[in-house]
Amino acid sequence: MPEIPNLVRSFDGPATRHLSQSGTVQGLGLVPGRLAPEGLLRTVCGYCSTGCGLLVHLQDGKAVNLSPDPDHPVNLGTACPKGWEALAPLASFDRGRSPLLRDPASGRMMRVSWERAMEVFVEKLGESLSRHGSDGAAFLSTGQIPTEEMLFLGALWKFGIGATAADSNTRQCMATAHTAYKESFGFDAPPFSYADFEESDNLIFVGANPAIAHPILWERVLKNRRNPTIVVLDPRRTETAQAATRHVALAPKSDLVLLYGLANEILRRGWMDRDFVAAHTEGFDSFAAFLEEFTTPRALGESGITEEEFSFLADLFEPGKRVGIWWTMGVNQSHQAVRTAQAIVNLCLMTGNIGKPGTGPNSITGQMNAMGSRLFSCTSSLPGGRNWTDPDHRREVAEWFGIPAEKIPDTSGPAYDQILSNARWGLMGFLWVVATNPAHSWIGQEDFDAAAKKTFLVVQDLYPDTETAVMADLYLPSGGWGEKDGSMINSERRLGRMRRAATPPGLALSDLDIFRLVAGAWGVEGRIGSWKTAEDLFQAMRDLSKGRPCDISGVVDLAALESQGGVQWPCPEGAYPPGKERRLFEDGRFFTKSMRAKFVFDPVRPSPITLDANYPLRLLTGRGSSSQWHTLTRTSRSAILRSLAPTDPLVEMHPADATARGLVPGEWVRIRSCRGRARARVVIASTMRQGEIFVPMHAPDANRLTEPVFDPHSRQPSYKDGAVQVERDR
Ligand SMILES: Nc1nc2c(c(=O)[nH]1)N[C@H]1C(S)=C(S)[C@@H](COP(=O)(O)OP(=O)(O)OC[C@H]3O[C@@H](n4cnc5c(=O)[nH]c(N)nc54)[C@H](O)[C@@H]3O)O[C@H]1N2
Ligand SMILES: Nc1nc2c(c(=O)[nH]1)N[C@H]1C(S)=C(S)[C@@H](COP(=O)(O)OP(=O)(O)OC[C@H]3O[C@@H](n4cnc5c(=O)[nH]c(N)nc54)[C@H](O)[C@@H]3O)O[C@H]1N2
Ligand code: SF4
Ligand SMILES: [Mo]
Repeated sequence: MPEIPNLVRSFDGPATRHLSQSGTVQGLGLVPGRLAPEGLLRTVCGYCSTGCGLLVHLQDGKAVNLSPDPDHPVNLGTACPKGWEALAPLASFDRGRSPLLRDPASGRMMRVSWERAMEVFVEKLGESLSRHGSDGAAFLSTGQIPTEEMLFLGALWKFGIGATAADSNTRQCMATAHTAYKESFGFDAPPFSYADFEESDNLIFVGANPAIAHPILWERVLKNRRNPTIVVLDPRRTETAQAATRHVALAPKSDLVLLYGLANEILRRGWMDRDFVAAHTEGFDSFAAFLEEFTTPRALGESGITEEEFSFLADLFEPGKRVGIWWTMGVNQSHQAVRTAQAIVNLCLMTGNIGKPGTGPNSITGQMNAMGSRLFSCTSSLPGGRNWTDPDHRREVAEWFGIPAEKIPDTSGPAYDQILSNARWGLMGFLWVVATNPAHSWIGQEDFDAAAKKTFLVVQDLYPDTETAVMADLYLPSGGWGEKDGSMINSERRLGRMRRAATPPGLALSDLDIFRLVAGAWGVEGRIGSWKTAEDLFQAMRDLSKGRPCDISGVVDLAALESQGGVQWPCPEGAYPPGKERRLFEDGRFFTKSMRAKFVFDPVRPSPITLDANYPLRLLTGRGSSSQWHTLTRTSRSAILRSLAPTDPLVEMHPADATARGLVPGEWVRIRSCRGRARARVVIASTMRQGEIFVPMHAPDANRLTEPVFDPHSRQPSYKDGAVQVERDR
């Protein structure tokens, strides 16, 4: 794909320009943004949740270069390859420049005006809702747009239009951490500050590969001056495991039994913090009784680790040591994911490793703004992290929006997999996909394809050629990171400001402007109909967060975020001096009614996916390299990032498994599961355990192999599990 070397785009074309080009929709009066003509524009990276500060260099009103922000408290002048190359995906020649509508006669996508696009959108949406009821249309959105846009989309859909089905790719990513924290702490509240990486004596990473997936966070770990012990629990000897003090290669999906076994051992050693448990938690006695069956031999037998490794792990919790346990997708994506995350929470609670420097049960977020989605997108929660099931919460939100409380449903509605199965069974006729690419990333890929084919599919994306966009009936071209204003919330709960440095190409509009068009076309009035700018939405977020654990009313406007290098929530008015970092629960008070944290646990269940003679290998999937992002729509548009990543899809396997199949390095193989097939080139890797293979998720057919298994509480897909065979590709 040819490359445009630098982003050269004029600043003199505010959003209204597009409208005059389309010639028809000026009446909606989109508001032009103001852009600085010269100098450095301070913004936050739009890929991972580390939230690095970046400076866009402007010359003659054009974004000509980018460098990491030396003054940003998160990254202090560093960035990973994706951050350095953040402008390249915007400059790509093949951006979507016009709405496209599928012509029923030829089946081809034809350019249409925004007015025509909105006419069709509203007609098809209306038809589907009147035919199937309020669940008859759904949106699937993202953790990769500013929070302001998330709030607009969710409020428009649920309170303006009255549709009830909506979810986001954060279901694939953070639903487990969200549910686990909510049940244990009473609110979805990752307790840490990045400073905690530098304050621990012992850091344990469970199912997390930050050296690849959060490279600048990993840099923070390396800044720890306490000579910490760093342990990685992962079936694979990952880049992080290789750099750590110790790698413990446990069997896939054995985390829960191992963590319960460790809790039991800590209890046996008398190492728990009885005062903390008595003062600030509930449910410990039944947890302690439950742990009895998790003997050391059982933990060893099921996790496959040695007695020495087990006692090394237990030693880490010696009283007086500051222990931080960090987890990511190796935990969140499993058939018993929520309970596994809570087993980590329980270990920290029982040893008092919470609310103090260097401690905490700490979930690292995935996408740059998955936290914004969790708190404000009206999917899993009502705005401000409120609960759909709570009548007081519904009333508060209804009052703010000026709508009757009965208009707010008392459930979050169907989850992602339920939406797709509704579509498949003909119970839904309209699907709007915003800033996600499920035709590649959804588990058991064919399920998405089958569902999408049964609906009128609208895809809103930077590019018209993603695996999902090529299936669309209507394509809406959007601006991306760098072309929009707003804020995002990183892993340590820090709100950062994203700034517009360029204008979307052709007729493309920011997602916010597209939502405004939809609101106008549907005839939504009141608060939602009056929203015009990111600042309007930010003020709504401030109001809606007041008095909630995620209170941000102390941040007066978007500009205030920028001047401080971002602000962590909570930030109620007058509560914290600017720039002060903070961890939660320093006072031992949690967000439950009793203000105590809960021990939550369940019996261990085996994975529903079993190996057999046809499918004898266990499939693991995940991130392949620091220069590849998910389905590659953005990162493949940078020549530099392409040159840093493998060109072909890969499969990593243990030397003995390769030898048994007569495979040589680099050879093409076929991977089969009971669901489908994929092709890849063999990497023979002693970093793998025998009997397991690893397929980076970036390969377009990785999810042809995965099976639709979900955690029952979070309904997050179990992407890191599967039964497969590998054969020479004949
Ligand atoms: N370069 C890059 N960075 C990214 C992303 C990207 O696409 N590219 N995506 C971002 C997003 S959205 C996310 S969610 C994060 C993901 O960040 P991570 O979760 O760190 O990355 P993964 O590779 O998905 O999974 C982590 C590890 O889980 C291990 N694992 C698999 N099964 C098990 C198990 O049963 N137990 C344990 N303990 N470990 C297991 C895998 O071997 C893998 O090494 O990365 C973010 N950062
Ligand atoms: N097998 C396997 N599958 C996985 C995973 C795994 O570990 N293994 N991980 C899962 C996880 S954790 C995640 S988060 C998902 C990610 O899965 P996806 O969300 O499907 O992946 P992305 O490639 O990030 O897709 C984002 C899309 O939004 C577009 N886009 C980017 N910015 C904007 C914007 O501002 N506006 C609009 N309208 N569009 C924009 C991009 O071009 C791209 O098409 O994948 C999941 N799938
Ligand atoms: S570590 Fe994450 S936030 Fe920082 S530059 Fe890389 S992708 Fe962006
Ligand atoms: Mo994710």
